Amino acid sequence: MEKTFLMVKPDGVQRNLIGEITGRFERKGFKLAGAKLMSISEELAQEHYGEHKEKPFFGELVEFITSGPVFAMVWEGEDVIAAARQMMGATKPSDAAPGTIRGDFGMIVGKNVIHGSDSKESAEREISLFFNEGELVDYQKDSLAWVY
Ligand code: ABT
Ligand code: MG
Repeated sequence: MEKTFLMVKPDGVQRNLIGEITGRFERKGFKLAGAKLMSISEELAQEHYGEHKEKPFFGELVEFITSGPVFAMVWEGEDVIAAARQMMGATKPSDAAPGTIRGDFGMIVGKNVIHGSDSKESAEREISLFFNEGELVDYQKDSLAWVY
């Protein structure tokens, strides 16, 4: 099953949005495979955002993502990479559709609440950057026969 890396950014954690955001992926029907509250080191930030190294906003980006704890997650499901990007909304919150996470909660592009892998390659790279194999849990969802 496809996996993606999602992360509530420091602004989302400060704004108490961990539950709201995690709840959206649970209710959608995706499966949580791993999660942790953590601080991002300078090294990890530079590695994670390596593709933006030459951009004018790189310094601010690294400063922001290391400014406080983040909630890192791995979610699993069919086409979860693309579906999560849809649920997150456009990078720039003013372009993000209502009903998406950034459309509902984002205010500025530099603090846009959530990160999600943008391709299979990024998902693999980011999952191994943030999680050890032992931190990911492989399990089945029971049939919910007792819920009626
Ligand atoms: P991320 O999930 O953070 O990777 O965002 P997304 O993939 O939607 O957008 P990209 B293009 O990868 O942006 C990375 C981070 O850079 C910030 N940014 C981007 C700016 O601050 N100014 C800009 O002009 C652009 C294009 C937004 C993203 N993160 N944060 N925080
Ligand atoms: Mg990106």
